[in-house]
Amino acid sequence: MTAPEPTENSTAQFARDVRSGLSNKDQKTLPAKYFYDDVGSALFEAISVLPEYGLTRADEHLLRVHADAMAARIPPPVVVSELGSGTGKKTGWLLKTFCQRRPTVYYPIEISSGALARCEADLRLLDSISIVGLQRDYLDGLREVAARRATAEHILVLFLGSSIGNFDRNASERFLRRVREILQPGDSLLLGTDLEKPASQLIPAYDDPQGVTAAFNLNLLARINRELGANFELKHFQHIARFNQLERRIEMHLRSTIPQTVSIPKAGIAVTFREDETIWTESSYKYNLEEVARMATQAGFICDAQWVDEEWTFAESLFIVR
Ligand code: AVJ
Repeated sequence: MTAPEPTENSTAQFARDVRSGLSNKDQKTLPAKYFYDDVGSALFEAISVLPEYGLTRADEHLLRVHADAMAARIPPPVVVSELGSGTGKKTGWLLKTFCQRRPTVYYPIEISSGALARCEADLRLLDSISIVGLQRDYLDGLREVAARRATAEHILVLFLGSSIGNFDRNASERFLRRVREILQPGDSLLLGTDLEKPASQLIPAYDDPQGVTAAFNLNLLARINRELGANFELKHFQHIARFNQLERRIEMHLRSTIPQTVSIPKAGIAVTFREDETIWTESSYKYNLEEVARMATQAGFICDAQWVDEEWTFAESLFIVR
């Protein structure tokens, strides 16, 4: 299935975000959420199978190996809702366990209709599942799930793959608190977080020798060319991945290799770059187990259990609403 054309509304929002991020006087930025058009999503899927990038494999491995143990901590009846539509492969392990217990409703919440459709296609073959995709942003979608629940049902929210790592630490805590406010006692959240590891392991994961991550990063400029009529010359920008020790995050940037001016007609701007000036396109925060448990408490949950992959240190944490 092909994704629909971007709507007028979403293009206007994209134009506004590009204009504001690239008009920044000191550090130019672009929001990481715009990586995931059709090309970007395909490139991310390729990243997720690179030998250097263990994150997605660790996430899936934990869900596969511990699905029963996770489900055992959550008494039925449960409706499962995922922030982001995930892939059938990863979420399937968990859903299968719930569906073996009793018929289960699964609500993937996702802004991209293409991703929603793929998720539904992936998971359709599971027995006793009903999939209700919600094309909303996360919190609106979750409110809808809460409104639809039957009295006895508990909600299990999935936020996997260290997607939370794109938020800075304050924003992630605020986000978790908002999720908590929509939930009720007995509801739960399964949160995937990438853990701290040596820079020597992180850097190749975000700057792989085959250049897949570089292509993923540069696609953001290609997308601005396609959707906003801009004239970025991709050969004059270079992918950079740095580990910021102090903030404990990977930063991805696009470095202008020459002085240049780029016009972006549909954003109504022309942007001048100095040689070596960068656009900061993504942060990927790394955590330790204790701080994840602390985030749970601060957001009004109890951290009930954590599972860790030792090969690529990554954690699934089960938060339960107090
Ligand atoms: C999907 C946000 C978890 O931060 O590792 C992969 C995205 N960026 N390679 C991550 C990403 C560069 C990924 N997340």
